[in-house]
Amino acid sequence: MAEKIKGLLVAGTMAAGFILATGTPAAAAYTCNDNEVCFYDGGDYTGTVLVAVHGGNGTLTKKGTGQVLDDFSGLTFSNGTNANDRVSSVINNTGWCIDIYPHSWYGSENGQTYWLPKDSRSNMPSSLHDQVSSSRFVWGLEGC
Ligand SMILES: [Ca+2]
Repeated sequence: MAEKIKGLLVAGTMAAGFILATGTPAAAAYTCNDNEVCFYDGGDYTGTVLVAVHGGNGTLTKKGTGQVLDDFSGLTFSNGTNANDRVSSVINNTGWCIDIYPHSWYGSENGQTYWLPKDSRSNMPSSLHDQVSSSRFVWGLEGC
């Protein structure tokens, strides 16, 4: 009788471990909410994320801390790792366009500035993949 109970406990532990292991990847990707801009470390909106909201005067600020997204070297993803030169995909769930820059303080070089329309999403082009260092709202462009 003792042997039978022991065997059942082992089987139960293994089943629980299997559920945890297979459930983790599906829970990893953050679902970007309305009025948020979400910067993902992974392509196709996966991996750890930096979530931003409108901070006034056209700025994007990190949700929860209020840090302005003018220099990603001072910002972290939700898992605590530094966000500078790591972003691979972005979701813009706001009603305004955003500009995404390869340098801090909204700096760019020819052809590198990238803008994302309102309510849209994109993987970063090769010129910005793992190179994003600042971002803000932009107006005046057609469609923005
Ligand atoms: Ca990345």
